[in-house]
Amino acid sequence: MFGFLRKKLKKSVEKLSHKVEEVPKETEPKKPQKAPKTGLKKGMPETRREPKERPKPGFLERITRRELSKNDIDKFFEENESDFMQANIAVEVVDFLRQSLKEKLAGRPVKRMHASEFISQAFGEAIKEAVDQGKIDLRNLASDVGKKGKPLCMVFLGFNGSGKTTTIAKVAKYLLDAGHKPVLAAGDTFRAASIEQLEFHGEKLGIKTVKHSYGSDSAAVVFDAIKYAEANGCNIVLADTAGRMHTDRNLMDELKKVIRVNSPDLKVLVVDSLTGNDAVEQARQFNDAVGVDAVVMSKIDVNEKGGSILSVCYTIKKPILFLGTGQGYGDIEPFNPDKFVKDLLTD
Ligand SMILES: Nc1nc2c(ncn2[C@@H]2O[C@H](COP(=O)(O)OP(=O)(O)OP(=O)(O)O)[C@@H](O)[C@H]2O)c(=O)[nH]1
Ligand SMILES: [Mg+2]
Repeated sequence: MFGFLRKKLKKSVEKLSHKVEEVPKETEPKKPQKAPKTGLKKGMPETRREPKERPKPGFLERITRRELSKNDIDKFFEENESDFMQANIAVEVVDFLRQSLKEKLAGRPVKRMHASEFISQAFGEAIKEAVDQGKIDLRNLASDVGKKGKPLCMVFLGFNGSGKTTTIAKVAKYLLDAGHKPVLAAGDTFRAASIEQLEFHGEKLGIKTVKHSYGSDSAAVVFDAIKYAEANGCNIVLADTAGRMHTDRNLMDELKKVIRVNSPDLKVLVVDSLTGNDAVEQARQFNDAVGVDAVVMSKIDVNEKGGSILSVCYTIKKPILFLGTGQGYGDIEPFNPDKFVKDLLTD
């Protein structure tokens, strides 16, 4: 996973470490200078002969300790910006990393021997800050909402083919395994075979799918699913919706109606992590239209770039709930920023 981004980060750490390792000219040992005449007689105590000065770092320390300047870091980013962009890291995230690294590295003495460790740690902290946009513990949330006597309602939305229906099936399995009782809502009444696709997963997992006919009102399907859950002791409604482009006014209006009528607890945007730089625009537009609460990044298993994870959650400042890691029901991982950073920066 993320082989491309890992390589780029490794290269970046190496390049910045080299900047630390360059011995600056002024650290060449200077010729010893004669002590200035003080006019004091021989034998007088040392302390009275010369004013005390702060000890200067020795030659050895000067060549083993160095620091990066803000300028070094700016220059590094100017020279390597395209590497980050090729890994699908959006411009504003690159700017954030640049600022964050300046704060963490510029003017801090670093031992040459430990430069790459020090820089790698700073990169890790900066990436974590970008992706750590809060945490939603879904299993606990479902229990908490259940205590109020109503089911937790989650609406999954996103671009065509981003992985919404498959993600719903995986999330259903994840919740079933924790003892929850989900019900599915076939809210995609638009695309051919979408209802059967969701029903197929429901049958496999032993979960009820609430459905209407094709062309019917998606908001009404979700409404009925909530009523079904309340009447049948189910504590979670997982609602599918049709895939749509954020530019499609009619379909976006339909989505707004689903949200308005049903006031879901979580609006979950499913983003295909392979989408590249357009993922940011999708996330921004869906967020502006309906207010996204959390993100699922799908198809991580086939994604070498990985930068879209940083880009999407940093841009809309919303947490990543899960990573989709394959096509099986178990191929879903709750997102953990620490693990993500560790995976990126360790060999
Ligand atoms: N490798 C991989 N494939 C995935 C993942 N999630 C979904 N897919 C595949 O992506 C394709 C589209 O998935 P769907 O769940 O139908 O996507 P959708 O967003 O519901 O599509 P529409 O309803 O047409 O908008 C399917 O072939 C899935 O098996 C994932 O995490 N990894
Ligand atoms: Mg679908």
